[in-house]
Amino acid sequence: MRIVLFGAPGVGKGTQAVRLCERLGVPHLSTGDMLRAARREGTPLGIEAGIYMDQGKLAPDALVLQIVEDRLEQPDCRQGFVLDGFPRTEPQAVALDEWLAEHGTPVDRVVQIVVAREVILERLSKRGRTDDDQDVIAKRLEQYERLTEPLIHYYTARGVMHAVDGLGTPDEVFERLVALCQ
Ligand code: B4P
Repeated sequence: MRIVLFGAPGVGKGTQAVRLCERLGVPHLSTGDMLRAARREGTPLGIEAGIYMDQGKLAPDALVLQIVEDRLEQPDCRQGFVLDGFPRTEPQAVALDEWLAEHGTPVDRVVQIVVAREVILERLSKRGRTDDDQDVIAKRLEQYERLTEPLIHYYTARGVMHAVDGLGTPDEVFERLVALCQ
């Protein structure tokens, strides 16, 4: 099963992706985690991405595509995966489709986790990551609405778009998600 988890910053994508991967026995591909790991390792790619992340901006498409395609090539992705936080722009979605079409493995489901803006702000203010500062959160939400949300139309047109309510306990949200990803 090849699943894309989609949604605004702080809706619970990372939280749910970990659980879904355990349930389905597939790897968790979080571009946020990959970029933070590259940054900790001090690679040129990680250092460049960090400049954008600290400002609440999306990292450049070419940079993100490079790490995602390297990861998708790994043998553990052959039986499926959960993509968390990718794609976030139309060029990323198009590149993903092209890569998957070449390998004969299209996306099975794109699931948007939906949570009201006030709840997102409350969750992120509690988390305390370096990019969870109020001004940076506002920028991340602006980037999501402008660059990422239009992908709902892209995936709806391909017949793979679904949505779940992200309000409730992580267990409740997980049950809704699993019902869509059998
Ligand atoms: P991400 O790491 O993807 O960060 P995020 O959008 O905030 O989502 P995350 O998964 O961490 O949060 P979650 O909702 O699980 O991206 C960080 C940055 O990396 C981006 O801003 C960008 O700069 C860069 N980046 C990443 N991918 C990119 C791409 N493809 N292209 C370009 N740039 C890219 O959780 C939030 C909080 O809510 C947590 O504290 C959690 O405990 C809590 N929570 C979760 N579920 C809950 C529930 N049901 N109830 C209460 N709290 C809950």
